[in-house]
Amino acid sequence: KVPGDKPGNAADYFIDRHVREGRGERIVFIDETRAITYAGLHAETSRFAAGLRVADIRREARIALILLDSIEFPVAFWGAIRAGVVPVPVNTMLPADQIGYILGDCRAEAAIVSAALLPALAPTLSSLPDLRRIIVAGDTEATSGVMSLDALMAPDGDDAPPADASPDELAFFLYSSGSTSAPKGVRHVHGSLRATADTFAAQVLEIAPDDLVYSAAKLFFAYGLGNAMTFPMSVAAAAVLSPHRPTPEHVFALMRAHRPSIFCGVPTLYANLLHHPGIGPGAGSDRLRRCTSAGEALPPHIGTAWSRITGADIIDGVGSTEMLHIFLSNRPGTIRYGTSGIAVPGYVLRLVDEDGRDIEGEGPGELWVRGASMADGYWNLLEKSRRTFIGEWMVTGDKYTRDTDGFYTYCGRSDDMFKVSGIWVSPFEVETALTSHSSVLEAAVIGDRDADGLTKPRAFIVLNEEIPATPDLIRQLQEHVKRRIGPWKYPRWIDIVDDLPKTATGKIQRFKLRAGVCP
Ligand code: 3SK
Repeated sequence: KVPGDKPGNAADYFIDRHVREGRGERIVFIDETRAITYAGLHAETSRFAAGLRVADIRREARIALILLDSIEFPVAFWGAIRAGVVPVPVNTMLPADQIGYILGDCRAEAAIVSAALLPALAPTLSSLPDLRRIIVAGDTEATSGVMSLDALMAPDGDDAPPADASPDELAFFLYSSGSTSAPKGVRHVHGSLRATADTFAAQVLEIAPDDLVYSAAKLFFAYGLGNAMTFPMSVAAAAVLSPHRPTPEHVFALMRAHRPSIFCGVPTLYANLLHHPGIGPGAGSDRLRRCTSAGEALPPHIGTAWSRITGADIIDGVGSTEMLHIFLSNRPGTIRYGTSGIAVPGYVLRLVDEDGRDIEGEGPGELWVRGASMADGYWNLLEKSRRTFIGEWMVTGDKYTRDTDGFYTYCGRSDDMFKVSGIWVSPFEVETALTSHSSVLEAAVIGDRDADGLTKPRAFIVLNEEIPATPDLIRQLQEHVKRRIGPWKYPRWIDIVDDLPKTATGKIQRFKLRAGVCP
């Protein structure tokens, strides 16, 4: 950092700048119990930062955030960033032992936990040798070894300047739920937050100061963190936060009550909402102008039905925890459902063959991406970091094709593709054909061996409620796939299951199906 440089601490850009420039009285977050302005967030994050100092949680120490979506999340996240302490948001839906693994892996010295989650986590947290402070957010009975958030917040520290930091300095970790390995700590720097706001949020979502965002994806996911926190905060807009699981009932109630202008979901949720009787114009919000989808590719029939019924298009995009947010996306006005769109301005994409050489034509090839929000690496995983972050490029592990207009279409994970009769089959293409049938809610496809040892598609499907599984239905589904995508691609076997194995961010774990593990 050079003397006279602009402040590199992200809290200055996302909070203090708005207060300095007269936007302090604008609402930034609304949760179930209260709303908070930018000036209020400045004061509360300052008191949190001062409280961390009093509690002897020093710069660069890690603090785990095990918080449901409520105003305490941004207070703790930005309070830590302001102090130069490293927040580590944790997926609150993980079992206690996995949460314990993450806290142990990043050697968190403090954890802030929602009161509702504490009883299930207390035994795990108390066994972690590096964890010196447990702070509880929300009403709770006095418990030994635990301090309340109110007690941490230093009463007279409501104007703490952000710790001096370079934009290149480590700011926070996010844990990426590997589909084949233990969760990996992805290290992000201060500058990454601004990079995603300047690219996807400004240039694709076109977020504006009067937007109100509701992200069904929670703040502990990279997708939710951008949608409902940094994106609105980049333009002094607002977000509504809900601690509940986004069931269709909750989503529609929230849409009606708060009337958000931007809604962010994932494909399975859009499918569930479309199946619910509450679906209608604006999905309940008369101000809805834009929706986003990520996490997995959006089947085209879901996008088309959503646009027709709600009147708002879904911008389907692709991101990753490693790139912090979406780098490949459809754009308003040029949406092509069934594709993942084109490179987000600010990102450069390549399709690469097995030897790391560029593919000039349509592919398929493995997608590599370059852009300013790329992570600094994985925490304590040098080999994995070297294989994933190659110079300026990040190896996504996803296979895509690219048409002559530059639109990319998802084919599957690099290691999920298989050949039938010498022709590449994308499991995703077969899954999309299956879910376009009205009986099928979800599908996952793998390559399996037939009696001749030849690879053929095998499907695992979750049926829509009240659809009986009959041999006739199986035949109908096979014919449906043959008709839609070609006779050799139809699943020779269809297994009906109650649920599909998924990562914490909702990606299907086909490797588990290949290993015969199915819930
Ligand atoms: O999975 C995705 O597509 C995604 C999008 C935005 C941010 C993070 C992720 C994992």
